[in-house]
Amino acid sequence: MKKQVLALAISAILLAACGKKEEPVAAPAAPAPVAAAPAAPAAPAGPVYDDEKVLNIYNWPDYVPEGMIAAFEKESGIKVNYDTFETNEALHAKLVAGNTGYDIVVPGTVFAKGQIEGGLLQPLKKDQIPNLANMDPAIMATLTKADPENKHLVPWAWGFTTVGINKTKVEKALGGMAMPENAWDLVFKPEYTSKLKSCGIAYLDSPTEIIPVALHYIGKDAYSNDPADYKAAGEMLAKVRKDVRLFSSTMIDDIAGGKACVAIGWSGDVNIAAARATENGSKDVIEAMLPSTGALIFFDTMAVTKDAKHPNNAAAFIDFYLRPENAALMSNEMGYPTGNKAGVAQVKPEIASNKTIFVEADYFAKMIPPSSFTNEAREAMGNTYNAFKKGK
Ligand code: N2P
Repeated sequence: MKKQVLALAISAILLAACGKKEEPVAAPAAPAPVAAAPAAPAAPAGPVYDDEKVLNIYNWPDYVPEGMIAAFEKESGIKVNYDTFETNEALHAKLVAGNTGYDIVVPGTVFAKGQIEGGLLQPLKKDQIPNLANMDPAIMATLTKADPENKHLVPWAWGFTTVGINKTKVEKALGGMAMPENAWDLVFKPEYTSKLKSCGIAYLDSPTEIIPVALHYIGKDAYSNDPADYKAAGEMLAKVRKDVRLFSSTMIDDIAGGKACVAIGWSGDVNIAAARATENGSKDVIEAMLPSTGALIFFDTMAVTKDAKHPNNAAAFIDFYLRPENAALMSNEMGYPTGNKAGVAQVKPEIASNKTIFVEADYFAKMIPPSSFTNEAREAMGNTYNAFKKGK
């Protein structure tokens, strides 16, 4: 019951936010026509495979439970080549260049909207993916902002960009200074960064990860297209540049291993870092924060490239991934919420009750819903970010 309420809240909040930001896509805040979209046509007798039993997947690092790919290979006889990329920018550049060689890619919806519009992704073979029926209609409704008819995208996972800390080390480095009310202060306010640089501050290495949270921190729209806002974000960032030790989009081991005590990172990765530190015998407390002003939600979605050579194998894998037990495994092992309603029921109680994984409705209301970036905005973000990183 509680989960149902949360799903409704997610849908209402995201759809309401859709209505107030940037160009409207189809009918804003109108869930009715899309709610039924994920329902798949009657299932075929069994999976359909391509003649060549190969599947090439391109996904984010630290996102697939151990053994899941091998289980699919064993069951299907398909050889999976699984590569990883670290930023939406890197995936986008590959897609734009074409001939990626990949069948399934996993863009964030902030980039996927433009990729669909640009013809870089092909519609899903929904009749070969009966497990689409397991998806939460509220989550699928939120995706219509990027994919108006739920034709191209299905969530791998979702989560949020936030501040991750090694609380033990941060408290020590702050000396007697109290923790700020707003956790973003730890990475953006010189009063704190000047102290925390001694134990290591790490930022994700991507303009479209850092600039939106910086904009949000200074009270601007995280998805602003206004050059004046980028300028202001750049000025704020310049003040903390000298205190940032690392730029990395795979910082799990940096946090777990002690190179960084505070990071702008992804919720699940911070949870993985916490688990890894414990496995390594550390007693330090590592936590994903829920900043008082909110964190930035992302949805990472499976999609099939326009020139995929193995589109049937891709559909078979997507259907396999959408089995409730596999969706639950992803949440249990990778620390990200699944958009798979049938899977949520199988998530371990300690994961389901972790408020930094399955966020409560109260906090969800504070979060910044995903939008999308225009080409101009991405370019402006790139310029602001590069100048920041170079320390200019
Ligand atoms: C990697 C998770 C990627 C989340 N572990 C950001 N899209």
